[in-house]
Amino acid sequence: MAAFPSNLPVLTVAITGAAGQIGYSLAPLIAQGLMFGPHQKVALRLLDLGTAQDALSGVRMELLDCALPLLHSVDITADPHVAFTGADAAVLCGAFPRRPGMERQDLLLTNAGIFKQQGRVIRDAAAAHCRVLVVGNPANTNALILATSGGLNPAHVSALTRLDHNRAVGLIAARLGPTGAAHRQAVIWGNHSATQVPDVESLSSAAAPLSADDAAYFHGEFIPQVQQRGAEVMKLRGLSSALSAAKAIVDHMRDWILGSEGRVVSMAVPSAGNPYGVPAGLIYSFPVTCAAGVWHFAPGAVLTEDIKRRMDASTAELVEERTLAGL
Ligand code: NAX
Repeated sequence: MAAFPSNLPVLTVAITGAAGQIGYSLAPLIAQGLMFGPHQKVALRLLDLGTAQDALSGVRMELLDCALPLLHSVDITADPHVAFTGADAAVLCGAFPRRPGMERQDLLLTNAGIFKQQGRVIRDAAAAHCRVLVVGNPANTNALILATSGGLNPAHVSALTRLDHNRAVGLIAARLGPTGAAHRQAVIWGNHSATQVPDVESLSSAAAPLSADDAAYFHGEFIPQVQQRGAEVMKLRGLSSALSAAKAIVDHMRDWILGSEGRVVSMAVPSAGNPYGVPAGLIYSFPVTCAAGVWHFAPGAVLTEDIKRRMDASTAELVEERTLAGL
């Protein structure tokens, strides 16, 4: 896999669903240099539906009003060709939301249509090195459809589980404090859904053993706490996570492209060649390390029977989603 170029005078980033709440939180973070570094100029291409163009114009105005020195330009459009032509990176937040009474298969098929089309446009129009992050749900399966129907380099397509990872890191620190959390590696395995597997033990051999109380917490309550964190935020805020999602997207892309500096992070990536027995042909969240736009599976996780059983359930869900989406 080729490294991501390090000498782009201006790096073009396409954001889809950019008039939505994540887009509104994300665009300024990118334009401040938090995703690609404090010296990299960025051109933003903001894509949303035709009905959202007024809102996008407002977002563009606000971005310009921030007077950010790294912001080269902001283009808004409803045309994926305009958004993706020459893009070096793409963050795909635009997806069809689940409406009350909508069947899961209808949701998967509607989104399959969106991501099939965008995959083909990215293949035809984006830079060959374009790194793509799918955020819009169902993120793992949307990413699989995008990569497959676009015939994209699978190693250039990923889906977001970094928010789940960051939630796990926050809860570990809250429970164990800084000393107890040292050397304790958070991992998210599987699908970005309620079957995801938050895990604090498989890659934590250098950490001090957990007390009986802490072990009971991490094997019990902690797992649904991470799995249901998004639903909890939604209940309290009346809106889904946007601030923390934007921060997680920045973390994901920055670590992928600039490098994770030896740190292990969670990314949903193609499962082919993984050392953990997950079947090929899925986009599945794994522990990885990254450098210059290239990720590698982090080896050495020792999986308990409980983690394996949970990972299998997430695999089964992804296989079902793939079938329902018509792949
Ligand atoms: P919003 O509903 O605020 O925004 C979505 C935007 O996408 C809207 O402006 C809509 O017009 C646009 N859109 C819909 N179809 C489009 C298309 N075909 N082309 C371009 N734009 C299109 O949602 P927001 O809170 O911003 O969340 C965006 C997506 O991220 C949702 O699918 C959400 O479920 C998903 N999430 C995924 C997370 C993850 O960890 N993978 C976490 C956060 C978030 O919940």
